[in-house]
Amino acid sequence: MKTKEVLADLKSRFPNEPEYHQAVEEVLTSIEDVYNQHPEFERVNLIERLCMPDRVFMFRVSWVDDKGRVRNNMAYRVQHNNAIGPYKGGIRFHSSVNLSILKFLAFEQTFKNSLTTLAMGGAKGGSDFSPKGKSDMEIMRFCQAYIAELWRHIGADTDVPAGDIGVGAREVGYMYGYYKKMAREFTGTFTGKGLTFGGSLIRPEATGYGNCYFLLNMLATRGIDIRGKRVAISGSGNVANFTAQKIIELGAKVVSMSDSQGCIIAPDGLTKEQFDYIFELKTYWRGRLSEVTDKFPELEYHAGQRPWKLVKCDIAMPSATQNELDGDDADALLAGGCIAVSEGANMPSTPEAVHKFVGARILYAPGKAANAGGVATSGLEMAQNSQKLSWSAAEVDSKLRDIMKAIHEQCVEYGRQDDGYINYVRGANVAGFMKVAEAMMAQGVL
Ligand code: NDP
Ligand code: 2IT
Repeated sequence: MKTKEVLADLKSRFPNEPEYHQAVEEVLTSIEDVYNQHPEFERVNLIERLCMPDRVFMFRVSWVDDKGRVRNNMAYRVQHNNAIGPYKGGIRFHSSVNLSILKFLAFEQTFKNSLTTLAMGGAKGGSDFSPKGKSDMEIMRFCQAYIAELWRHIGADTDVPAGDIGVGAREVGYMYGYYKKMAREFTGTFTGKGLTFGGSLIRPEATGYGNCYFLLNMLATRGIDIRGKRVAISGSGNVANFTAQKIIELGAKVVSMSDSQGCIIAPDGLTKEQFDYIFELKTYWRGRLSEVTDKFPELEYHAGQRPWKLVKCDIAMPSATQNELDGDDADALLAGGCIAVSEGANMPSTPEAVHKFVGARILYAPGKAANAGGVATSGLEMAQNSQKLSWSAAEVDSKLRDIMKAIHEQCVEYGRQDDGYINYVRGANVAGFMKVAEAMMAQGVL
């Protein structure tokens, strides 16, 4: 494989898909030398088959809003690769959603799911529908209209969706309900379901908690104690909130959180009372962080800003969205003494930022390793559904810890450099790739 040629070809065949190109470039750059040690891969053009999604469903969703107007959105499901298990990955509802973003997410998901040690292929879906400001009934009608089209392409052993940005327990409930009605079956076709209808304990917490467990594994390689460390977090949704909750429980300080309109800085760390308020405000009341200083004037709110340049931290955990931390932000973090970056979001750091982190030899975990606890626990939900059993929270949490440790071990095995530095980007990409590649080789040209 010649990375430059493969990339140039993909760019000319699929122009105007920058996020997809970015994700593919990062993986190909990491795996090139390993790939080239396997001429059998090249003989069956494995790399091109792995980079292009197996198929993409793309459709219009029409629904009626509360004023009786007909509204139209574009919607998608990208089934990227099912070499090691059924297609699996979340659904994103956000105004920015387009084919490029979903193709990058489905591509990343394939390697992430491979790392989890479980049998799951990669997929992602979504729509440019924005749940912001919509009533509960509008959300329900949209979810039903989306599934009215998608239901025939998914299934417990075919393709299992879950949540992502803008899709949480409420949306999964509505989508699963409509799926069940259309398919006339009660199976584990969605994960992130409510506890009364097949959901798993700890799934809501799993991405954030898993990221903290991964971070603990990384810190242990350098004998660093997390207690008292200053942790900058971005986002204040599912992933960010449960990350912050666990960070506080571990005795470290959360010095920032953010949403799409601005960020909160807590120079001395959020108190439990302040964090609980933010958690409720964002989770149950669907409020804005700008409201937080009304109740806690001692906190700083910065409209339209991201946290990275505003506060010194030892650890950064970007947990909002892709490309939310750029090269200048990385410079600011490194100048402020940051020793570790563990990504809750998918591809939150730009290539320039990643280059700076790795160049500075800090602990840097890409999202496909650090945030894999969410989909791993989805895999545990699927296992419970198949057995028609529910495991206790302690059991799921213990399995999650073991999985994050196993992901960390794979990164160390494939990512340790001659100078001893663990390059988690290379480790995650090579480990994720090798399992999928071996399965694809065994199954022939499909
Ligand atoms: P949520 O919708 O629960 O929260 C998203 C958060 O990010 C919100 O605080 C939101 O702000 C903010 N945000 C969203 N888009 C932007 C943007 N364009 N600019 C700035 N801030 C933004 O989503 P999740 O917490 O589930 O997802 C966060 C990230 O984690 C995503 O990258 C997702 O792909 C990834 N992820 C999620 C997993 C999961 O299990 N949910 C698993 C693994 C990764 P606001 O409140 O203003 O909308
Ligand atoms: O990006 C992700 O890993 C997720 N949004 C979770 C996917 C899942 O199937 O649980």
